[in-house]
Amino acid sequence: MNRILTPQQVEQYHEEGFIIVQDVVDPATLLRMKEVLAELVQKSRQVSNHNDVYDLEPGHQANDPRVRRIKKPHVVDPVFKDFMYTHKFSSILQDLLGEDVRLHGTKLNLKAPHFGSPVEWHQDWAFYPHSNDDILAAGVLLDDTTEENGAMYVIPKSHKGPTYDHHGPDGYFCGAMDPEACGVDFTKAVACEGPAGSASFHHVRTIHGSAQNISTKSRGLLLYEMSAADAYPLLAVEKNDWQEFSKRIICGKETITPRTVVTPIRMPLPPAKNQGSIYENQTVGKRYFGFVEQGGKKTAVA
Ligand SMILES: O=C(O)CCC(=O)C(=O)O
Repeated sequence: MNRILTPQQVEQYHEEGFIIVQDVVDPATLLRMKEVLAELVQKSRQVSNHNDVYDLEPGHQANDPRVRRIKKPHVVDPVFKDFMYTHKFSSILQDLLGEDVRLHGTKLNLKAPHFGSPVEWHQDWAFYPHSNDDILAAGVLLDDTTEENGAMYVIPKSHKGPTYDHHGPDGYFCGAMDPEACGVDFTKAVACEGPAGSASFHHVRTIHGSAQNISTKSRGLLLYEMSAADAYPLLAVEKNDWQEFSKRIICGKETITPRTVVTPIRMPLPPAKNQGSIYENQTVGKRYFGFVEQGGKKTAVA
């Protein structure tokens, strides 16, 4: 039963591997999210290294704070947690994933004016394979977003294709595809643009990435990774993790009967050498979105 999306939107998601929906966040919540984010960026002045909350841009300094990611925003402030349970958002998740939905993870990627880092082409499926692929990432646009300020790009229909190699030349998982070896036609990329408060929903196997923000406008993208409750992670749920896993049901009910569907799977193993930051892991391979100068340091950014 569709609650919010039209049958055409649901079909587009399944056919193309993504949709963009406007007015997913109400104006008061959007305002509060932006206030909290601004406070978090201010507080980052006290931090000089990546930690459990912040992933920092290379040029970050107390007098010039540069944050590229807030890790797990739903545990950092209730505004990001409460939003997951709002009627409109959770109903869209049910339209796309079915009645029973579990949170996989959240992150808030910031692209500040002029230096916001690119993210290299990848498929989320390469990071977290499950017993079935009814999994998506919802990207809430905190700012009006266009190609100019670093909109995320998706490759339509790529969720129906292979799972690409996301390992670096050293054989370790690096979280990025080799843009030359993979043979994907990146000219087919579509930008997930929209006014603030919109959200994109992309399938876990859809290839996506984004360029540096070269504009004067910031770009905040609040990502919620959600799965059907019967999709079980192949990087196992340990017995001790059960309570936490079980608490992540957003709507519907828990199940201990995984649904298995044959899909192309590659394990993200051996694990990335630097667990702290996808941005640093992605630097080991060939780049599509390129290099920038940050804080006097030439850094391959992702
Ligand atoms: O921030 C972006 O533009 C892309 C985000 C993304 O794909 C990721 O963090 O996995």
